[in-house]
Amino acid sequence: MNQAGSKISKQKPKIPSRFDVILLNDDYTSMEFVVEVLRKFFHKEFIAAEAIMLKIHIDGEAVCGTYSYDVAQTKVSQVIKYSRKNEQPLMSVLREVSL
Ligand code: TYC
Repeated sequence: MNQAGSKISKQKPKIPSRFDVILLNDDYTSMEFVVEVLRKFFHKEFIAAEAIMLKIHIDGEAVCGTYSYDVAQTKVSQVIKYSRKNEQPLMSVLREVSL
């Protein structure tokens, strides 16, 4: 306790972590399905969704959005569940943003 009666913390204030949600390329998921996923779960306009899908197709992956851990993990789960329901092998992962 200090004179004012409050604890003095030795810890640095935490900067909240952010997480990129990434979609990965594969040879089987249809381009149309990836565009649908980008519109449905990442709220992309059609033209933006097409551009991101093509970037994944060419580069192997692309960031689709950046969120808190809980929201990012929910997006990953939703994308994988929706893809399996539609018999598509599309994969999504999250990655902590390095500051
Ligand atoms: N490579 C896929 C095809 O040629 C298309 C694709 C794009 C798949 C993006 C997954 O995340 C992906 N049909």
